[in-house]
Amino acid sequence: MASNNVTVIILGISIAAIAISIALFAITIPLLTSQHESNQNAIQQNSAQTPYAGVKKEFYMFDSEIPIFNETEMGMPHDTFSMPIMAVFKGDKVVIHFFNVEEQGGDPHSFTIYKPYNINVIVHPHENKTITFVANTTGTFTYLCTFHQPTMTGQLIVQSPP
Ligand SMILES: [Cu+2]
Repeated sequence: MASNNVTVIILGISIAAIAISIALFAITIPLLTSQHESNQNAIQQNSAQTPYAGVKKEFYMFDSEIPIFNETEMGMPHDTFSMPIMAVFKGDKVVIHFFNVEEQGGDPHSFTIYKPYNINVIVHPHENKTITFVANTTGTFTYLCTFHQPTMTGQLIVQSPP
């Protein structure tokens, strides 16, 4: 009789343990599932992000010169752009305020980019002009002054948006 009682007790404990295990499992499954679903939602939201709309990027550009520079001796002009690099993202609206700060009677300067932007704007001493375009092609593009080569150049860098 005594051993039967022990068997019943052990059996009871085992059944209780199994029941508790099932209960815990049943509670855990929905938690795991909802975690998985919220991860899925986050991934879907990321991939549904709106594309980069572009912003206005404004630059102030001046003609400049290399100090203490003998043009005859060096065989090239002393003229440069005040900004040798302009970096923007594809889709940005680029606005360049280009100033010729030469004295009266000084040289003209141009802001020129060949393909694909096809820009050629000339400013005379004491003049300024505003150049506006959308940076719709990625890459590195040389801008130059057609009057002062090879020194008066720069690089427009158009990168893919982050
Ligand atoms: Cu120039």
